[in-house]
Amino acid sequence: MQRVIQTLQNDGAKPELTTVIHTLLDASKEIAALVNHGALAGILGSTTDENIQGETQKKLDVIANQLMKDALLNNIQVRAIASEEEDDVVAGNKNGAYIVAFDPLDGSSNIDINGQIGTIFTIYKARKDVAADSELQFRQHGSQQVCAGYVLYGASTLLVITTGGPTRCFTLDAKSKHFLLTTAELQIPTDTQEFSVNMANQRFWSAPFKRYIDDLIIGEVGVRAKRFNMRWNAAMVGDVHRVLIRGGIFMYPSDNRNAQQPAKLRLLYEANPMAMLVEHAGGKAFNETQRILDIEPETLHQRVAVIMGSANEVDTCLKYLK
Ligand code: FDP
Repeated sequence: MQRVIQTLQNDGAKPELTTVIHTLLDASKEIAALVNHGALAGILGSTTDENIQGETQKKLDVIANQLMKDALLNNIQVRAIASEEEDDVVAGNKNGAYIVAFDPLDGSSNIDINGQIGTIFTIYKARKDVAADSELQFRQHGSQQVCAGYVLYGASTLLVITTGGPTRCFTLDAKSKHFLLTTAELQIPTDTQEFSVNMANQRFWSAPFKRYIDDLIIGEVGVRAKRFNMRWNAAMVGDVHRVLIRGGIFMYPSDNRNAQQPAKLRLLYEANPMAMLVEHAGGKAFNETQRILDIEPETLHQRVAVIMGSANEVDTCLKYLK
């Protein structure tokens, strides 16, 4: 069975890029081992700290961040890193060719319940015209990503990745400790009858978005004339994985809970990498007005609305929002 680096090099990825991917995967295998050991590894529960987003950090958030950070900063091809758990950009090797951003542990609320969690990552070419630790390094459009992926720590540990070719899925072989190619090209069905959204937020949504969801729920007796089912894992990595495997629409729309923070998911290390994976699997990824990969980044931890998945369903949703 084919291994990751060999497959990505066949896709045209340069050796300097694949060394960075190799480093990311080594760190993710260490995280996977800790996740497998759970309480026995002493990794469950919270710390007393908060991250830059004001969220309580789980022990595993901190451990996963440190593992990723240490590994990447040791790779001479890495000029800078950014993480959900780091306030600012962290400089790496001044001659490194790439910058890496990551959410070390997505779906933190699932850690203690043995639910799906994952590591999301994105790689860009480093800018030579700005300092390694400048935020400007990461102010690049999602369409400039040279690699996007996630490792899902679920019943199996999976890697879903693209370097500009197809979105591919690898499974971690527990014996050899290698990720082996298990789906060469993920393809999201164009139509779907499954949606994913946190329904508890509906009273905070805009009227058009609420109308769209109401029409899904009414099902076969409403304008959509078909029944829809709902799934919500509370971990973007798990919800988007389902969409990549069998289609669906994943949404975290803007809402009016907090005027300072109308959206929840982060552009750099959540929305952009997932958007690239979805597009390379034939799906669509938008905020409420434009393609996610075209959004002009303004700040490192910027948040955006997310609507992604089966192409026709994303189009239908966007029609309600016009
Ligand atoms: P989490 O904060 O638990 O890490 O990253 C944000 C995120 O998870 C997504 O993975 C997930 O889709 C969403 O938040 C869950 O939001 P709700 O708390 O609204 O369910």
